[in-house]
Amino acid sequence: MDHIEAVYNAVLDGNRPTTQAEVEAAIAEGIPAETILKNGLIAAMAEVGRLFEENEYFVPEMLVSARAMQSGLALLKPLLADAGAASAGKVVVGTVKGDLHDIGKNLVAMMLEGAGFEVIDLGTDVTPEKFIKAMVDNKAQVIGMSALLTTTMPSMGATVKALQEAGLRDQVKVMIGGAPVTDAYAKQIGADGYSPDASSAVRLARSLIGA
Ligand code: B1M
Repeated sequence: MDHIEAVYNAVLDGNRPTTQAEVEAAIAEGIPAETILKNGLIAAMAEVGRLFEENEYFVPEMLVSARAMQSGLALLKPLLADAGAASAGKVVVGTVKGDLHDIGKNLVAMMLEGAGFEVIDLGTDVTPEKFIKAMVDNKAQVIGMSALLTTTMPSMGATVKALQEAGLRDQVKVMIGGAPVTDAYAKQIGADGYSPDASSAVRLARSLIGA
């Protein structure tokens, strides 16, 4: 078994020490951080989702797998930083109201920071009001919202609407993402952009503020 496969299996088993040991071993072997992330950590979480759909995994199993994934992610964080990038702007990020999924949002925040953005991370379960207050307080150019549940996606539209009602819509760009989110949905709610993954989120943020 190679280290990527071992990372994949350890996340699937929710085994945090083995996930960390295997991520470290993969790094030491010279495997690129993005490969470890994509083929090990992210692939395992996709399988966790499938097993949950098949009623083979339940919430506790999802949770321990998520924790194992986060522990591996922390080790990759310094390696994913795009050292060459200049300071690019301020982005407020968060997972929307009612939604506690934060792995994808953390990954996006991490990649943005690595690309030179100043990131104000509001965490999970973020209301439209909180997004707007943080944007105003920090003079952020971008609000980035993540949602993993179809039931929480409407909160993205509610935030765009609240920005309009507050007369602030033209002062900030809004980008959205998360597994159930699409480009069509972004257009439908009046967001400025959608990105399917963390690296394209960096490109999108740069293009939105003309960096
Ligand atoms: Co939940 N969960 N979960 N869960 N969970 C999903 C999302 C689900 C699809 C599983 C399934 O049924 N197959 C399903 C949603 C169904 C739906 O809405 N259609 C689901 C459900 C139902 C639930 C609960 C309701 C279960 C229950 O209690 N009965 C519950 C809800 C809790 C709540 O939020 N209120 C729940 C709970 C949980 C845990 C707490 C156990 C745990 C989360 C732990 C945590 O995040 N700290 C969890 C997990 C781990 C998952 C799955 C298995 C994995 C999600 C993940 O981390 N993926 C997920 C199944 C799946 O997605 N296949 C599932 C890895 C991550 C790197 O990918 O988040 O997609 P992702 O992020 C990507 C892109 O989407 C993008 O970039 C990231 C990196 O490439 N991206 C952005 C994300 N945000 C972005 C923002 C951007 C740009 C790009 O700009 C700002």
